[in-house]
Amino acid sequence: MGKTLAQKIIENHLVREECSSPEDAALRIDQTLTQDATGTMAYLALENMGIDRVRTELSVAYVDHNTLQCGFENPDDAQYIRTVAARYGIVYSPAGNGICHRLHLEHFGKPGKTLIGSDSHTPTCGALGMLAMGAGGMDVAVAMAGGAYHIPMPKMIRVNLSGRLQKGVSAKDLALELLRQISVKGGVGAVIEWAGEGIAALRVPERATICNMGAEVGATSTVFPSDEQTKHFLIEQGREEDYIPLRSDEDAVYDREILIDASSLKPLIACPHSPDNVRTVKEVSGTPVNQVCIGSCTNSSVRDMMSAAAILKGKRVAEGVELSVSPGSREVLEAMIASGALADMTAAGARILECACGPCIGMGFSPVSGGVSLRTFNRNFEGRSGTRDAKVYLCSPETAALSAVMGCIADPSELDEIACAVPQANSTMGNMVMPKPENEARRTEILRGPNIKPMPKWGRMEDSLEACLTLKAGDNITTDHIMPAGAKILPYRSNIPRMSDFCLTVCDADFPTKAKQAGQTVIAAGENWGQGSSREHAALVPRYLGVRAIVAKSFARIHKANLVNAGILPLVFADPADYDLLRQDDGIRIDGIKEGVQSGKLTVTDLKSGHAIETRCELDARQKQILLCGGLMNYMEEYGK
Ligand code: MIC
Ligand code: SF4
Repeated sequence: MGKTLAQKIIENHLVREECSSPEDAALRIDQTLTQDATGTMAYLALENMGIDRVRTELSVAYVDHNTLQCGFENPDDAQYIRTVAARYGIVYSPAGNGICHRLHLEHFGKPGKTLIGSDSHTPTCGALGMLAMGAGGMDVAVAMAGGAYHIPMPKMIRVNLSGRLQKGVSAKDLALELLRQISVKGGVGAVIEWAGEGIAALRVPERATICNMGAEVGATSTVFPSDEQTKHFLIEQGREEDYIPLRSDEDAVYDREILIDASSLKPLIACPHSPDNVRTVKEVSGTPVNQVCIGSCTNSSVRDMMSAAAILKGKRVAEGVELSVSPGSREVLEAMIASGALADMTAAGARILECACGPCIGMGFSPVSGGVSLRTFNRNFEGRSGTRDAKVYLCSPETAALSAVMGCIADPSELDEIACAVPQANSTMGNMVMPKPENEARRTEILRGPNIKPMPKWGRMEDSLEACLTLKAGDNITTDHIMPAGAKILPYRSNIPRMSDFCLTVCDADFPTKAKQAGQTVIAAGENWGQGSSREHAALVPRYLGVRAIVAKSFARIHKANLVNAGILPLVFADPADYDLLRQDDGIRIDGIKEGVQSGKLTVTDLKSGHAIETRCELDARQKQILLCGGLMNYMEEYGK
């Protein structure tokens, strides 16, 4: 039987002796990336692993999220990451170079390799035919130390693309069409491969937009074959030697096939507050907008900027609308300067922001109260923009630029041809700091400012626990709900105690106080608990507040792994209808945990109503051990791998 592209990469990287069952894929990881908001925790974990130098082919530490430097916290974190990188042989990319995923695509991604990153949009590099996956920071640390990365053996989904994109329709619309068809949980447990005659016309940056938003359907990864487009991109980047052709076999078998006809696709838009709340732009056109943002790791390539600039050229942003532009990397910014696109944008009234995540993660540029913000980004969760009652829409750079000029949501397919020439990118390395020789590296002093607090430690898992059901939450609760980000909170990513004041406050403003009073907490949740960001803080901080178990209808992949790594029981209702039996504030008891974790069956008793609820604890053998040790750090101390 033929193999899919992802299956080939998996097979080449399988560490067979570490796979605890045919469903557990233990993968050798060639490359890792971290960003600063999750990187500090990852490197604190790495420091505990007793290695001298990273054991990957390449590890890169990017600074792109926490770049505002409103106080000592951001620079402290960056300094810590820079010195840790120098000590362990990691490439360091300081603030200003750009967003990790764009930079990794431009400078380091290679067909056929495996990459994990402490950021959920790591699959962006799947555009180059590599298996790139988001992971928790501790799992990235394990990979840097030479350990395998474990994923449940993924299902294979094939998106068969036919036809050609029409005027005013772009890769973002393809990503949104997939979200429209399969929702924010449609890709959970799967690698999505884009194939069919329609992909030949998609250039690598367009493919990257699609792979990037594969995170929004919950997929483990998204991949494109490595073909002539890949070769072309790598030649442009001065990295032709990294090219190898790679594709699925003709007779490869998929678990599911999805058809998309590019020719009939119209511009799409995700309406508040979920990326899968997709409508055609036409359906909502005329809605007044207050703000438009172009950028983020989804849509900040030279192609995206040129296309937006072509629409803005010779026009003015409508009165009362603010427009921000954040190029994805220095290379993109330089191409914009050289081509005159930047001048077209500033003349139209755009505010040019740093090459960083910026408004995507609520780092400034929050919309006005109740405002409508159109963003070329990938997430529009409630409150993520920094303004609780803002209405954020996600769309293509073309829809965004035209809407900025019109002052209301406008359909770019109604424009005459968009005169957009994409200049050749010129592969600027920026200020990338390459690893030092081993002896020199060993002499590096790791600098820790007062913002760097040690990783909290907990004991082993007890055999029974009594707790309060402090929160009963609904479906699709994101890690942005669990551990919000934004300019006020993100600077404390290296400070778990300080972060705990904000934990789950989007769901219940009093959650931190209630959890502290309860001492031990269990949370009940609906489907897809923990979707979105990979931030392991969404597990570590609840653990710090005494959260010991989450009983949910289902979990998102990365977050579930993070819960295990933090020593929190991820339990799934055997019968989803039992969710209705659990009541907020009731006492909860779970007995026989050690035996239950091994057998995968645990009973959760509501002490007030007396209901005994059956749950499943679906973990591979290694995860069971991690959980019983009380988390990954304890497991590493005990087993050392
Ligand atoms: C995001 O887009 O939500 C982030 C911020 O990049 C996160 C990582 C983080 O929370 O630090 C992600 O996507 O994993
Ligand atoms: Fe940064 Fe936004 Fe991309 Fe996350 S989604 S890496 S915050 S640009």
